[in-house]
Amino acid sequence: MPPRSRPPPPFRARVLQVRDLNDVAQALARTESDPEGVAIMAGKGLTYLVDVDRVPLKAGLLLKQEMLALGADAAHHRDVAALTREASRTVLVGTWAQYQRLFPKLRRQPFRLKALADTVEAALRAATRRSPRTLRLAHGQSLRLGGGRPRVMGVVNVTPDSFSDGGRFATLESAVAHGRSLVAEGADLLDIGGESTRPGATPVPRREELRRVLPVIKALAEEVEVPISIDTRDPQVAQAAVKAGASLVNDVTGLSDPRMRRVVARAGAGAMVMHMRGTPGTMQKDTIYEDLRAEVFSALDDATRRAREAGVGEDQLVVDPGLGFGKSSEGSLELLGHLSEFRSLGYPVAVGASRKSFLGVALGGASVDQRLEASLAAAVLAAQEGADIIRVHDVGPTVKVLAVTEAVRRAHSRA
Ligand code: HH2
Repeated sequence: MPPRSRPPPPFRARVLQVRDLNDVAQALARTESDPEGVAIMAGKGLTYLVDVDRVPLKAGLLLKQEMLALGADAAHHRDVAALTREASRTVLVGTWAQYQRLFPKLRRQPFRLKALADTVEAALRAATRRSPRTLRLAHGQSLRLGGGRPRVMGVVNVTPDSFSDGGRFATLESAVAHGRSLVAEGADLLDIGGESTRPGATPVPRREELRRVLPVIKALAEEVEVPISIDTRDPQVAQAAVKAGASLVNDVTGLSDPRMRRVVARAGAGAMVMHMRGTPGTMQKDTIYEDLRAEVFSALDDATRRAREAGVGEDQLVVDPGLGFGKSSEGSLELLGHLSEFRSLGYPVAVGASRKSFLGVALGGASVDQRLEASLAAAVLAAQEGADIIRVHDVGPTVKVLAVTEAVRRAHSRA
């Protein structure tokens, strides 16, 4: 009897975790495939969905045709095919390689398809960007972003009524000492605020806001190495703060006041453009959106365009979706979980989740002083989502958790 042959070993299949085209290329290269083949195949390894608003009918029809011809696709309103819809939101579904073949074709077409190709290409490049960049600030300062872990912005509230630390640092000495200790804990920049923007907070007269923040900014600007940001919605306060040594303006109204845009442009200051619906007095009265992420995205796009038109440089701007500012708890969670979408705007992304009430709700009703772990979890999630700046009250613990996310990221890109 011939010996029975052993059965062949079983196949094994592992679905790979790939976050970007670099991961795809690495995975393919492990097969020892031809390097040129790897370069070609890598572009097929990930599908990107790009949401484009208001695509006009004729452009939409051509776009769908071109995408289908490439083996990709485009979803639009059902009435586009019936030619009865003027314009439609359109979601493109394609690989990097398919988009690269699409753009030159669109650029030869009428109906504003060239502008559409430029916009989609810029969004794809911004969303997948890995290289570091420099945020330009006033006084010749700058902040390097994107090279390692997110930058940590430490909050110094010189207010009697801030939601989480109101009254604790309301004197000059206590505020300066707090700023100093946040820097010792690893803060990369300090955000000084003299007016609470918690829901329902009463506006502070300008004289009082100036009285609170200016001495603190002057003292800290002389003492600490890190850049100082002024958290204000008042252009005159921003201007005086920059004169006193602040180099970045953090405006929760997204530079909606043209005078604020002029102050930032003239000073060459950095600007954090945050999204808020309404005012702190009214913002929690209406937190219903038809499509929250799309609306916050468009508003930030408009706000940064207005800033650019006023002379603010591309390298001076940071966007922030404004968690808790006119958003329900679910809305803030949704924005936190999709932060990376805002990278398509082309600017660094900042976020503030620290101690906010939506975290208390997620914990089943935890009070402000019981939200540390939740705030740290939010910082980790924001880092995973590609946030560039994270605004927090608890700097030391945040720096530690971010050291872990950074170590994992480095191990991942080395693997
Ligand atoms: N959140 C607060 C204040 N300023 N700025 C930006 N860019 N992003 C934020 O999420 C943000 C912000 C609210 O926090 P806090 O300063 O602690 O409270 P209060 O406004 O009550 O002083």
